[in-house]
Amino acid sequence: MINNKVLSIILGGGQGSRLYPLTASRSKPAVPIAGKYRLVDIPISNCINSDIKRMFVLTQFNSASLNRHIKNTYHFSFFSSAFVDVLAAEQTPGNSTWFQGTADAVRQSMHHFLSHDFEYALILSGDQLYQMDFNEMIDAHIKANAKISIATIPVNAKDATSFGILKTDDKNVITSFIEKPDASLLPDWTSAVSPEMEKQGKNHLASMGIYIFNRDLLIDLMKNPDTNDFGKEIIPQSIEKHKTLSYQFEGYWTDIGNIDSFFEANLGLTDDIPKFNLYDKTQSVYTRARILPTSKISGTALEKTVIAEGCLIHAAKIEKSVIGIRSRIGKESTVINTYMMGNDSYETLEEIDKNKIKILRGIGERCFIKNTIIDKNVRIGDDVRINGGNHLEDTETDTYVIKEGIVVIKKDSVIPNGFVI
Ligand code: ADQ
Ligand code: ADP
Repeated sequence: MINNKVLSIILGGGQGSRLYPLTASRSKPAVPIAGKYRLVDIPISNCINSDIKRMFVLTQFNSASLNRHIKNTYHFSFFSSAFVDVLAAEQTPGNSTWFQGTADAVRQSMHHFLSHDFEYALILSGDQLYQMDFNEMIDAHIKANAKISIATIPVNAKDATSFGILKTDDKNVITSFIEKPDASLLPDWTSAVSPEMEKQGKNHLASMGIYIFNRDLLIDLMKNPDTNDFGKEIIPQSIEKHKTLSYQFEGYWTDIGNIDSFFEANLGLTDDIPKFNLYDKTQSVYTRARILPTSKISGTALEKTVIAEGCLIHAAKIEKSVIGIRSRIGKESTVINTYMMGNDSYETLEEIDKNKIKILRGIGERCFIKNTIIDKNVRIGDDVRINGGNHLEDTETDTYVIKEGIVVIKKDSVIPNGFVI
């Protein structure tokens, strides 16, 4: 089986500053998405669904929640060679620095990979939402006798400046590549795309940051200590020397590397027909089985809302929102356009009865919450009004950050009764 020849390397994130404050106390792969998953579950699930079961997750710092999540989620049979290992940037006698970029992260971890038998390294980004069968890409790579393959997707001119853009010959071999081109260069960087993509104005071919490298070539390329990044250095320098195939994908794919795109991707799950399909049993997304009770909802008008397990909800109205595990929302509250991540545990009845806790975890009574991301274990009191939107300026306080109109309440924060944002 070909997948036995593939080793998957998931790039779990640099400093994660674009997702701050969600990455303030956890590494990027551990950021909770869609009410019950973590970012890293997406590439891992794509690998498992493609029968690729040897995975390394490279991360800049080792967070307890990432290790716990991986350890508690991905159990493979004792007799299987499958594993998911987290490799954090480590100081060794020969190297005292953190990963300097994506290629440097791979370079510094090469000794871990090389102790495994593999012919193809599949390098994946850790902050993208998509469902893809990697086998088709690997087959295309082998058939074309390529040394490198890059998954590519048509994008419009507005998005093209944030990606690696490329051109191919008629056999899909990449002939030129430019990382994040200036808008003025784009007219020279169009490609022939399908009529459907043409209609949507997506006539630039972008790298999805998903690569296959033949083992020997990767070893060679990693010997050059001056190249720290795949998009900026390795790929542009390789295409003329090594046959590099473009594997074109036209399904749903989105980069969720910043607060705005992260928010949109989560709320997108509330669409009538979400572009990212969590209900497709052939492309399941795996996560930790927590054995939580069902959610209990009382007196709430629900509109386009996704609710995870174990919630206790008395709100008046919830609209276009994703409500995460163990969330609690009090009476007469309204929640609109909001991603609430949920709680790590419940407060005991004894704690609540004895009034030891002044403000419970979750949202209190008579609150109005809109355009907000609420990180885990937040305590929002009664009569709180958080009205996110473009009228708000970017700012940061002890308990929240506002980025592009989206209010992000920091993990474990307490928002007092009557507070207004
Ligand atoms: P970017 O996404 O801008 O472009 P980058 O920020 O390097 O590239 O991130 C790629 C992936 O690697 C992300 O998942 C990121 O979290 C992770 N990563 C970054 N630095 C890392 C580090 N030091 N250690 C571990 N992981 C790290 C890239 C390509 C473009 C392509 C887009 C598609 O360079 O050509 O178009 O991806 O999203
Ligand atoms: P979830 O995936 O449900 O969000 P986490 O892995 O973040 O859960 O754990 C939830 C909480 O439970 C953590 O914040 C931590 O306090 C506690 N916890 C879970 N597992 C352990 C463990 N093995 N050791 C210590 N605390 C743990």
